[in-house]
Amino acid sequence: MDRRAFLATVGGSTVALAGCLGAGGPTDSDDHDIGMSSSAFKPDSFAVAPGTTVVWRNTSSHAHTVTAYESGIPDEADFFASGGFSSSEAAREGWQSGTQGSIHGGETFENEFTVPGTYNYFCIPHEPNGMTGVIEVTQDATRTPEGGRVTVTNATTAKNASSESATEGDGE
Ligand SMILES: [Cu+2]
Repeated sequence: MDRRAFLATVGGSTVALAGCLGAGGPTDSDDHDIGMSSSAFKPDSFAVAPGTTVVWRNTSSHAHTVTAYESGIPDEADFFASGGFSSSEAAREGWQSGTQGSIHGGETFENEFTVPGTYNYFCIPHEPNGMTGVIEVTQDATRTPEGGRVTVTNATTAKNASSESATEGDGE
């Protein structure tokens, strides 16, 4: 309940539209770009245009982190990590000393990507299980700041699907 309200705020302009459809179910991804299962980012590879804010959501019941690899992001880019740490090392220490920076089930984390390039990140507790991800920031990405949250499905607006004049009859 509170969580929904919070996510609605984070989700931005497209949430209201998505909400109308109603039939989404527990795995609807309209309020985030990248989910987190018990030990994986889903998807683990994601592309956005510069200036896009990416939203992660913990879609599992396990606590996770989103932590950048300092050496795995563009030189000019800002480091990012849940918990607000300024380095991978600090994030690891924070996690060791009381699971700081953890993203609990249902919670979100977001980061704006402005510098083009490749960003590698990981989840501290599940790094040994291969819980890592990559964000590609490129002009070629379909997900743009202006475009909002793009759900890549084939659910194109079916407004003109019901053309009444489909069967014109056999003429005169
Ligand atoms: Cu994890």
